[in-house]
Amino acid sequence: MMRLALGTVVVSLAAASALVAADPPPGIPSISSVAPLAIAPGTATKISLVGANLAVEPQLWTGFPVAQAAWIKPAESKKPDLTHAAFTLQPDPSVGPGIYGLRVVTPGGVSNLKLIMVDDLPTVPEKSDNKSREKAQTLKLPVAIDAACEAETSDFYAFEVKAGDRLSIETVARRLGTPVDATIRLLDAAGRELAYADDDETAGADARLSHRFEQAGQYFVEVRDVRYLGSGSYRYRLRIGNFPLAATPYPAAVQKGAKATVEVATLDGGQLQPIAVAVPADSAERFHGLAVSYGKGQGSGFTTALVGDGAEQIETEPNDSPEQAAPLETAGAMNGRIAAPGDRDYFRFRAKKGNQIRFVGRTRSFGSPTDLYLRLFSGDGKRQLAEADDQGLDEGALEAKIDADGEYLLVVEDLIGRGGPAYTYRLEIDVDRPRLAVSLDADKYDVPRAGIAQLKATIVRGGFEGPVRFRFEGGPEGVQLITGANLGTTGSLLTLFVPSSVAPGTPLVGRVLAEATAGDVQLAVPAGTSSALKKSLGGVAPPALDGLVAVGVAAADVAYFQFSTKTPTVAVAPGAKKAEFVVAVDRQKAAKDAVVDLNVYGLPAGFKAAPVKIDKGKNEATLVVECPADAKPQEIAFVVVGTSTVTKKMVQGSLADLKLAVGSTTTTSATKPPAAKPATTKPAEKKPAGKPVAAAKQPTTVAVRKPTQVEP
Ligand SMILES: [Ca+2]
Ligand SMILES: [Ca+2]
Ligand SMILES: [Ca+2]
Ligand SMILES: [Ca+2]
Repeated sequence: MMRLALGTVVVSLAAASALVAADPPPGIPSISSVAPLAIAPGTATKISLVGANLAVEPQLWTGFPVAQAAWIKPAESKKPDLTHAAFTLQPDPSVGPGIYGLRVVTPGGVSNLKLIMVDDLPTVPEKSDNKSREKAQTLKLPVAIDAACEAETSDFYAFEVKAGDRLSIETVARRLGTPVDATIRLLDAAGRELAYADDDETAGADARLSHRFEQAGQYFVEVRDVRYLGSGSYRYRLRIGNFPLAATPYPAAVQKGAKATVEVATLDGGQLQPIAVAVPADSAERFHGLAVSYGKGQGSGFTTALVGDGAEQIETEPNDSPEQAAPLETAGAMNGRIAAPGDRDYFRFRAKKGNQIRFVGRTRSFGSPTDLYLRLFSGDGKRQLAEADDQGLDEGALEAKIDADGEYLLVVEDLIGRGGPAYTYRLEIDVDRPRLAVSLDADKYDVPRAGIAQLKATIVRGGFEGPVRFRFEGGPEGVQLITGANLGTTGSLLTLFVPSSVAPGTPLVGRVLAEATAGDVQLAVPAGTSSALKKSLGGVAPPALDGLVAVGVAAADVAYFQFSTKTPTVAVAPGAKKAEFVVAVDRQKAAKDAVVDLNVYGLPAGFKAAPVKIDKGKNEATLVVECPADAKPQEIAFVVVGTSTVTKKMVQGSLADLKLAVGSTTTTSATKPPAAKPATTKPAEKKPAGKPVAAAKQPTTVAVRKPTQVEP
């Protein structure tokens, strides 16, 4: 047995080494910068990316539909530059101004997320010597400048206005994930300061101001980082024009399948017509982008509304006292705003003894500055029963058990008494409904072909203790999400398996759905990724990107193991309930003492195969596949993935394209090397990228990667 297994390994190794010498598998791509920071709506723009492992047949994934997203292939040269890639990117005409996500997908995996703006203001590049008023860059308005802060200095821009002109001036930097904490000074021709802006209630560290000019003439804008920091990565977009400084929508949410009218609050005092919004009932949208302008050609402001499934109630003012409290339905959501400093919103509702009532607030996640302070009172307003402020990721949630039938009051206000048109909020209302909220540890995962990734899910449960099931929504057939080790009651370790039919370089973006049965209630919620996004994007998490999970399918992992089997087709004799097969491992030196866990993936429901270990000092293990008694004769493709921990990291390798032949007595010839078999079952590759990639052409074994042997 041992001799045969080793003999097989030698054959595979020789094949793999020959391919490795031809072309090493590409590494995981990453993006450090995107230039320019914005593209024009409906127009083809050249964008240049800098990073690592980019120029390997790259494709762009964008968070908006595109008319065109084509890689501009560099001229053939001796040494390909993997650190740069350029694309012609043209958004679909339906894509409005706003901030969107962008990733690069290659046969090496998927990159980190970067943000790009779609902007209807024309873009000009910054002139580099604009370091004083005398050398200010002259602008023709309206315009946006693609610029960067340099340390210890300011950038100056000059423009002319007519008497009575009104302008908005803003930086878009932190909102695009750059490190700039911008300040803006507006100066007259003599250098006197007319206006100053640093941070903003809804735009965070980005600076925004608006000004009406009484006198015609020349004026200046000075931009710098508030800490006087700067470098090539301190990029900002300066926008100047008569456009709305859009804050938040009101109501904050619209209901799917219903017509809604949304007002967008502005920070410049400008009044906008309410916008009619209709999100179709079958839409997968969870957020709806809104762009607003004061007139064609002046540029747009932009914000995002939430999309809800249930009824979206809207507060009725005045509701400032228990006597004025307006009725609230204890279902769906209530939308309100703290319209002025000190505004309090009283809501009256009926509840029954034993009801578990819950109000879950949303504010910051769609740009509202409100710091929700919620209190629950008895119906006469005399007895306070519960109170809640925000905690951690929570934006303000109040939960209480009702102790007697009757009327109750909910009071909503800002914790420190602030208020204004932008201070909107939304409260989800549930009665006796179990709560399930899930967040993931990352917004992207890389999986070797026919391999796995591990996802950590953090679970918040209320009112139930049963198991939570997970599935990946939006991926191709065969992608499986398997709930593994329970990390206590507050987390779960999930295994994402991507079958070998998904070719390396396939863009794969979807959502992780968490589902649970709590009594007679079925819960289903998409897992959030906002804290992972904040880590990756320097503190911002655009709401429309929350929950979108990218999976990179790579040609190969760094190979520590070479797996083989004598029986790539495992026969289950007619009427038999199980079949056995042996998997052998050849370990690389760095993993010579590794204990290898073998798991079977890809089997349909009803079939089972318990994980087995190949212990230290052993080179093979027997796997047993159990079949349901009523299984029809069929061929089922499956994969064995071997994982271990090497230098504290999970490493893996796989045996892809194995077959379970149910109702067959034909066993595969033991003399046939397994590497030869998959040539006939190789998946259709979307685009063979230049030279063949080792592991993609070698699906039964993981290519042994020896970078030192690679010749360019
Ligand atoms: Ca500059
Ligand atoms: Ca600032
Ligand atoms: Ca109010
Ligand atoms: Ca009020």
